[in-house]
Amino acid sequence: MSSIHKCGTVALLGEPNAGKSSLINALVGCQVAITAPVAGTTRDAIRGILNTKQSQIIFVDTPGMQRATNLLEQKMNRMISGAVKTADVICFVLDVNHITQKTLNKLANYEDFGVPVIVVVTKIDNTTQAKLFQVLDQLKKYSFVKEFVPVSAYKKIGTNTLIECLEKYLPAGESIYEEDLYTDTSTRTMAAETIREAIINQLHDEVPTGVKVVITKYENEQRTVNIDADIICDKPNHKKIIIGNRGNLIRLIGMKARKNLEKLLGQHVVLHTYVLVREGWRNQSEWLQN
Ligand SMILES: Nc1nc2c(ncn2[C@@H]2O[C@H](COP(=O)(O)OP(=O)(O)OP(=O)(O)O)[C@@H](O)[C@H]2O)c(=O)[nH]1
Ligand SMILES: [Mg+2]
Repeated sequence: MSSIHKCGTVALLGEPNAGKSSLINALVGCQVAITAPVAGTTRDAIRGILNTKQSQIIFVDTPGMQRATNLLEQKMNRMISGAVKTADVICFVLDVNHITQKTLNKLANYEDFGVPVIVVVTKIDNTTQAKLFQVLDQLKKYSFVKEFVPVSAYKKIGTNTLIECLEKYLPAGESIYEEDLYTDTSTRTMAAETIREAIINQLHDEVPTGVKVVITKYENEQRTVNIDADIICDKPNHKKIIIGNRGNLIRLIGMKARKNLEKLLGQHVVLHTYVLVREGWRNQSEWLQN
């Protein structure tokens, strides 16, 4: 490794549910992005910053690539385009068990993009060696790809190799962010995301994709943070589902969210949640602003 300091931006792209957010968390070493077993979890471009001895790598997690069916998804696609435009390196993330021709066509779009493309084959803890070799063999024909790196975000296999590999392609430069900063997302936004994560992980099907969380109060009081959050849902029956029988589910969501918020903030948290219905908010521009 050369002694020249490197600094640059790496966009993590891929299909919904490919494992991009889990990967950024594993690379940065702490949770900057929420993760869930359903597609469409990430809605914004989220930066995670890693400082090594010889570099500062600014990873940008993006929403999964999909055809937009509403204004929210159009905004998500704009997030992807924005991240790609400013990237020094593109990291295309593939789930080793879900590689389709459609996905590979999306990868092929970056052939003449003008920045180095690295393919990360993730979730290798969840496959056989034979399957991984077969996948790597299948990928060989994409010769514009600079490197293929197998990883497991869960087991942190291959993550150091990936970091070293990315450093080769980053431009020389001084760090942009302070060394102790691991993300530029505000704690208020991270709190909203933590609550949304608790909702997604308790509810599957279509309910979570229509949920938005808005922090309406965030007050620091010595060792306690008082947080009020509105949980906006898309349909009246979704509100009923989120609240659950006699409020069982919203209580459970609140408990899980509070525990994770306390971990995130390192403080005692008092959390109040309110569930509201705003039908069709995903197609109303005023609801799509941060
Ligand atoms: N076994 C295994 N599962 C993983 C790994 N990385 C992610 N997953 C799982 O894959 C699912 C999707 O992970 P995410 O990191 O949320 O995927 P994403 O690409 O950010 O998804 P979107 O934000 O919806 O585009 C979750 O259930 C994760 O727990 C891994 O290394 N191994
Ligand atoms: Mg994600």
